[in-house]
Amino acid sequence: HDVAIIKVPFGLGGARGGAELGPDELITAGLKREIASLGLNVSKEIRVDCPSESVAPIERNRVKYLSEVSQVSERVCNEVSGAIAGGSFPLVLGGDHSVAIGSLAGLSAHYSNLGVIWFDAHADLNTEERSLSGNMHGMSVAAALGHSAFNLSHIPGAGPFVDPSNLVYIGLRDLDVYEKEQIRALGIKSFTMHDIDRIGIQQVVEQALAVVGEGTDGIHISFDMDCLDPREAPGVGTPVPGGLNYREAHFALELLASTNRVTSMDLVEVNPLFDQNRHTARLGVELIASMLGKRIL
Ligand code: DIR
Ligand code: MN
Ligand code: MN
Ligand code: MN
Repeated sequence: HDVAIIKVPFGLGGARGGAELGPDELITAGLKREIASLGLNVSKEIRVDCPSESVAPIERNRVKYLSEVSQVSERVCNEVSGAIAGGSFPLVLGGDHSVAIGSLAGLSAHYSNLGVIWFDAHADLNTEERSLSGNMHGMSVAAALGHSAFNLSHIPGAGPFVDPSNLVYIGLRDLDVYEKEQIRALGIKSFTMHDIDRIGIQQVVEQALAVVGEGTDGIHISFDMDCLDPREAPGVGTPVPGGLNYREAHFALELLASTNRVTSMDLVEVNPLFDQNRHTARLGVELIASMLGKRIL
């Protein structure tokens, strides 16, 4: 099928600047060439207009850049929704992980029971009340679950977009106390790095699919590059040691691609300011290719 590339050069939801440079970096690293070599067509390439530090009034609230995130979410929501309406696979390029709020909002207009696999070192489950950092990239899942006061209720059709029973985490290793409580309270299926060590990435993905594949009408992959070990992906805003290695990440996405059930993807948090020789962006391109069906043989 066709791929709609939705570039979201937004970094104000992150802990430090640079993620806004991610989409261009992924394009420069050869994303379109890679997609073409898979025999896929890029139906459209959209650049979402995003506020940047220099033009936005700086808010000194506990929650940083709420109105900017809200604006970007609404735009991403519309583009993702439009891509699906046009029959394309939405590929959202972040940007920090707050851009996923808009993706999930846009998807919710088309899927009544969306499955989500969240690859991340972090759970992104904080609310405005409970966040220790005030950074909205750490709140995207809470917003999608409807736990946050920031819930895009002004966007028609967008409410809580995801049911916690249709959500799975892979790669967790850095959680705030409140996030751990929430994962337990909501019963969110979580495959931490400990689980990957114990049962292997193949079992993890198969068990994850059993959760998000059952009774769902679409599967969204939200892929935070910091799920990878910083040795593989140094160019991220909040690196955490002990992450997925190169083949684990590829293999997970290859397995998911082989189900032909994945309907959309975000790839976020590529931060060129902390990268080395465009390594993380190139890896991001390769991982997208695996998700879109690239095979070794
Ligand atoms: C932390 C870090 N839990 C926060 N989250 C990050 O700021 O809420 N998410 N880095 O990607
Ligand atoms: Mn994240
Ligand atoms: Mn993360
Ligand atoms: Mn993040």
